[in-house]
Amino acid sequence: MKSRIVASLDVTDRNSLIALWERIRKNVFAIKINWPTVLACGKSIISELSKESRVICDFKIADIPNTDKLIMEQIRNEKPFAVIAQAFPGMDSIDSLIENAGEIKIIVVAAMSNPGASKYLNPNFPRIMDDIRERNIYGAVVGGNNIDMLRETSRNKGNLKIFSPGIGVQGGSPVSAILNGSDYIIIGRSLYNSSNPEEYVDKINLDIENALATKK
Ligand code: BMP
Repeated sequence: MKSRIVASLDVTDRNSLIALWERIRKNVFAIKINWPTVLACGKSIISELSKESRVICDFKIADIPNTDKLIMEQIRNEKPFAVIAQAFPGMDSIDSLIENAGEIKIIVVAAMSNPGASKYLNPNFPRIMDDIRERNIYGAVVGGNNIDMLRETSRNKGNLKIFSPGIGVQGGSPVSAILNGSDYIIIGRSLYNSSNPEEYVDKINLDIENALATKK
């Protein structure tokens, strides 16, 4: 089964993180790690998990092109699958990341799932999608808890993969996000706080498979 789940393991205790990762890694598409984990465990956690998983570094890089280049050089040593960047500093910054990424895929945030994003970032998602669609960019982050925005982005995505957080605790539903245009759903707390993470992952994989089969 091809999983559509990106497990957001926002766990800061190294032993708990590794134990959880061992339980679910074979049944998810990728593992996403964010600043709390890297600040707690050190950046070698990226290469360690990358040996057996696709690892997406959710660093939301958002700086001038030269600083972005320096950040990317550090990340490259750890060989993750992908990194996440913000679009708002402008496409010169995104182009610097692309130039310095080597084999690492770039995913750009087009719209966020938190309520406050509706003021500054989210009104700009169509322009962000237009700017990133034609570049050498692998995916866009679009909240899965805003179905109208998700539908609109997925209509204009070209070859981009849509990654949707905002699932579970933030209100979005895995099946509804996939049926409305997400390629992958990002799930954090609902997964890592679950009493049985393997069962939780298996159930979502199955629900999505059934929903897609019914849609055909
Ligand atoms: P949770 O399922 O626990 O809400 O976690 C979602 C994860 O996705 C967190 O790591 C968060 O930083 C990230 N995220 C998000 O929730 N909304 C966005 O718009 C972009 C994100 O990267």
